Amino acid sequence: MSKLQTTFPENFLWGGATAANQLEGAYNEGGKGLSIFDMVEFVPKEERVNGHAMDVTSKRELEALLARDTDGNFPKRRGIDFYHRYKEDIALFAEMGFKTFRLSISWPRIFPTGTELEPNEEGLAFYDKVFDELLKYGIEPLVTLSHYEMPLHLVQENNGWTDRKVVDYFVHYAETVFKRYKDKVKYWLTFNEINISMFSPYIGSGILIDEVENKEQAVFQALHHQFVASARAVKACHEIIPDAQIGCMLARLEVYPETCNPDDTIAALDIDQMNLFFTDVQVRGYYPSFMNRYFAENNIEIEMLPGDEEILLQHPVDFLSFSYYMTMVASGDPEKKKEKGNFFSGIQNPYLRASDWGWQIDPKGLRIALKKLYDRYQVPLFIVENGLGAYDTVEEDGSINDDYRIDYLREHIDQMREAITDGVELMGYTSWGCIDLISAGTSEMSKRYGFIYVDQDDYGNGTFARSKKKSFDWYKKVIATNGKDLD
Ligand code: BGP
Repeated sequence: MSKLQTTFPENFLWGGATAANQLEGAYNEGGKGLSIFDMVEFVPKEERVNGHAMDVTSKRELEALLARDTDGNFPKRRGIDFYHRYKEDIALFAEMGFKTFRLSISWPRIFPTGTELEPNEEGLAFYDKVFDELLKYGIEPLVTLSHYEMPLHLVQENNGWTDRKVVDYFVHYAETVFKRYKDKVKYWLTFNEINISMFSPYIGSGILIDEVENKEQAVFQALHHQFVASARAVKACHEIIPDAQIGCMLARLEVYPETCNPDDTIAALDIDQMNLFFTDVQVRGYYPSFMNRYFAENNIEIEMLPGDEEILLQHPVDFLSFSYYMTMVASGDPEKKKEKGNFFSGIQNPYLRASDWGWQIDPKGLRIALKKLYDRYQVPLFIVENGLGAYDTVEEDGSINDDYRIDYLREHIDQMREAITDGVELMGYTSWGCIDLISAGTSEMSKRYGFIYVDQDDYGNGTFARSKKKSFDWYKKVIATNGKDLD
């Protein structure tokens, strides 16, 4: 029997997380092709649907956006200019003592349309420089292959992942980057928040949803293709980089029944099972039987090719990573009022406070998530996103006193320690948006998560200069003491 572990393990991977589309900018430099998020415009708060603005739903809408081109405000095209400032940013991460830095490779930087046979050397060279800079400071890159950055061409030509051909394009991309970076990158993730297509088919799977007849059929077929692509990427990763570890990534939705009425429990369980469907396939290697009923009742028939089930079963992931921001409440009564989050709605929980964006803050929910996921799968877990999106104020002397962020992180990290004491195997923690970046859900710059402030507003005005917030030194101390000193 292994010993009781009451502190963070020795080799715990502390760090921060980002994604190319929210960070890099330089959307048309270095031979990069357009990606899906390059086409998402900033929409002011009052005009947003369901609290977010990220879907493009039809060919017509996409063509209108392409015609507008440089006219509009497309914040993800400019990011925070990491493309040109990565050295300065990585030096700041090193100063905080990061052990790891999560970033994604922009697929269209390597294959501009997604269909080329030969990669774009300039794109590959850019990530070489970034990885070298990280390794110079002893920071392990943790790389997501696909974080909402599908080449736009594959949306136009294939309606995204609905087309089986995209599996081969993706595997070719994955193999290319595994071969190129095999000596530099030992931690990989396949698809960011693989379950997001349920809420945003365009961002998750590159689907223009108005172009298909049976929407759910299209989404689940696309997801099947992504599962197969992910398993083939796991296989390739193990063959090309035998000492690497590769994980899946889930937006974990922890959900409570509103009361002890069994109807509420069934409602919560249904949401929970749907959330865990994704990791069941990627960790256990097969479709769970509870999905049969859902597929039958919603006229969904997954088309599988011979060999698909084998590849899923034979190549599960090495670890399970997830994002965690909030929890939800479920009721058996469909009329109950819904609270708005990014993609998810739910009933207000009277025991919790919420962020300025209505996300219900729940540190203990993180411990619950860790315990449940570990109980179910018994594989190492990795929290690769967590944090507080908030408005920050720059004082006259330039200081930024983000005590609210420190409180949020402290409480969550404390619950991680509790979960470790409960026996959970946790590999690491990368706080989301360690440097302020463009919001995924709203394309705002003013929704900030970082320890490092970036001088830019929602319209791209500002010097892009970086400065340290109060949380910078706090996180530095957390890492230096391996999570012992959270004060
Ligand atoms: C997750 C995404 C991230 C990130 C985060 C915060 O869903 O994986 O890319 O942005 O949410 O969301 P937002 O930026 O909308 O606040």
